[in-house]
Amino acid sequence: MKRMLTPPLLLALLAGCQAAPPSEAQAQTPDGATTAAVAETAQPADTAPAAVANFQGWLSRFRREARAEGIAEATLAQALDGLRYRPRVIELDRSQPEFVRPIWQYLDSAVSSTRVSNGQARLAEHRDTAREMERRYGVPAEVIVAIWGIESNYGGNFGDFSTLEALATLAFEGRRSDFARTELLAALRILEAGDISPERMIGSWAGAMGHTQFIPSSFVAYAVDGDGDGRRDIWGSIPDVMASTAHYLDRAGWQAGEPWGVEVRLPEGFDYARTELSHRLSSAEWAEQGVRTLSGEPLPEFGAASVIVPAGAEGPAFLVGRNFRAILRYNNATSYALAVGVLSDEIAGREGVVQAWPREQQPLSRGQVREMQRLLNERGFEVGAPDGIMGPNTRRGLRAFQGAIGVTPDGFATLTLLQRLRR
Ligand SMILES: [Ca+2]
Repeated sequence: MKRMLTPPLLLALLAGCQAAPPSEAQAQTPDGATTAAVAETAQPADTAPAAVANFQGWLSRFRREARAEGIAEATLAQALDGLRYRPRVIELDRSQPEFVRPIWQYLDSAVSSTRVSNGQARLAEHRDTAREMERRYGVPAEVIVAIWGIESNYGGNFGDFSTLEALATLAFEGRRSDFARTELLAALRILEAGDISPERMIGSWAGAMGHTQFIPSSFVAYAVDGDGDGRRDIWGSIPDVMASTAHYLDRAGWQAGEPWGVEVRLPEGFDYARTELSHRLSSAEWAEQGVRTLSGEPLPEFGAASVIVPAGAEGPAFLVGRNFRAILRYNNATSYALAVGVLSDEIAGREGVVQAWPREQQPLSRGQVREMQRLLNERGFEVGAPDGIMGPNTRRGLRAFQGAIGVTPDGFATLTLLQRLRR
């Protein structure tokens, strides 16, 4: 689900997230799997008459408000007449997974060999279009195709919920009703502009639409008519899909000619307190500190790059730059941005991740992360209010605890560390 570009300060705070994506990201379908798994059932069980009546009342009020905000009567009739409440949307919104997959499992599916070969086939099929968008926006064709692959499995599943019904349902009853109401209004403006018909405006239960999985406000801001037919069609036109993705990344700060990142080897005694996206140095400065490519070739030129170790000191390390941060604007999870980068490399015929992941490690559940946060606070390693999410503050506190017990302070939460804290 694409979000409006966020101010840099907020982004810096948000972007520190490692293997565990932020809660917003849970609603998304970065590997396309969830959307496929939740295809709507014909007749939801709990369509209680009272809820439906309340929904129709809400819809009438919303319609008046939308009219007051300048949406034409014809658009309102076309979009909202006969609109149904979808209990399934609420069910999905409330089912947050307790276990976050470890990043290596996420990458196994997001960058499977099938997805790589399908990406190469799609790129061959649409090469001229992809290269044209690369020329226009400076974003490599392989990166455009990789985002397409991860967002919707190359259009294979972008969800079959009516965006209008999904957003109206969330706005009526969901936990994020303000967000959904704003997006519903944006969806009406898209219809009013004539880009798409209400019947074809489909996507995920959370309001992410079409091949690019843009939410309506992102569509309004960043969708592009790539084939020049006067309409922005991210549901049916591959030139529009590719142009919109490339335009979004361009606006998010993509630097033409700079890689998203590179896998690196860190020197003995490396200070893991520096492995945060907020800690940025030039390639030359990282090289001075002993950071090397695996092949021994010089590091690529980065103006402002960060070292990340998404699975701690026992896992692979990467040097990532501005383009990695641009991908994070698409979906603010390190696992997502890494998947896009690695998939683009493999589609281009380059090597994937070389160093081994610590697959023997058991990931912590959200409840266990909360417990760890509580225990760290109790021991004076301040991490803020326990929220079950591994953010920069929690990693900082965990590193301090690791240092205190003589363990490499990499800020990577493991069951072993939780057990140490319990003692
Ligand atoms: Ca078009």
